[in-house]
Amino acid sequence: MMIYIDGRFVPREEAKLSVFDHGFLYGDGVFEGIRAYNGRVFRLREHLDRLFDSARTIDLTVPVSKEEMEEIILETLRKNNLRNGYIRPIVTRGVGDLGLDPRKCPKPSIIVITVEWGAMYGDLYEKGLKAISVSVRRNPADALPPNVKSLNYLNNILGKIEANYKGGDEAIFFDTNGYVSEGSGDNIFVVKNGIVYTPPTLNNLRGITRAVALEICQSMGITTIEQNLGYYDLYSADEVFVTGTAAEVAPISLIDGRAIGTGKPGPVTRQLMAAFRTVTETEGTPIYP
Ligand code: PXG
Repeated sequence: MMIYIDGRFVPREEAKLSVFDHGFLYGDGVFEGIRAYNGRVFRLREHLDRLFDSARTIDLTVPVSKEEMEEIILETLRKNNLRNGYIRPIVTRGVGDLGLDPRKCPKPSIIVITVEWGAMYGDLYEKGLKAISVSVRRNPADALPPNVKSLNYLNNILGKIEANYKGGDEAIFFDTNGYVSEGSGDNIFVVKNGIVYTPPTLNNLRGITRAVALEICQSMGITTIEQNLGYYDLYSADEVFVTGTAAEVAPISLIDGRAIGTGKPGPVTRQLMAAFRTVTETEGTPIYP
């Protein structure tokens, strides 16, 4: 396995950063999670736009252009002979001193890791996931905006830990106002009377799979509504599903031990899962032109 670090491709064992990198010391940096299917990188432009917007928001200058970053990602996939896999570009603040002031970090680092990776949840796509609505609140937008895909994922991890202890496959976060936010690494959708609802993106990550799911719904003639949701909407839903690059489209069958709808993946979720499969298999930036 070859990993890209600051202009070089190195074997996994040699892929190391300084302990003075503020990405390590403070979670000061940004990242993306991208997938390649069938020799094509899915929605690469959208992921690069989000990476650069995350960086911009934390006043981090990515030391290469978007075009160069695209080429680095494609080249890393080629070096590893991958046609299907998961791609993790990371931009850290770089090496500084033990103070948190980013002005002490003159040079951000770029890392790209690519791995072979199939379905995240295995047989749960058939059965549905057990979700737990966790007591940990999602970071408010006026503190650390959930739109920034930062290296500081402790908020998400704390919710995941709670869900793990409570026997769940995934956490569902609420925000500090009591609105449904998202999962630990995915966006959330509710289906009620044939209409698909999802929260607006102030309190969650503007997921690229979320956007794809909304596009697919529209192309299939399913009405979509972006509106704030509460726990009433979850417990009384006909279907609930989550979307993410890692999770793809995954049905939720149980929340806090309660069955959602019939307690089995519903028809709208199933339709979306199938359509998502088709889109990912046929669209994207070719790795080997
Ligand atoms: N919300 C959050 C908080 C995320 O981290 C998504 C939604 C989905 O966004 P996309 O653009 O991928 O549709 C993410 C992305 C994991 C893991 O292990 C998941 C992400 C990132 C890192 C790890 O599940 N998800």
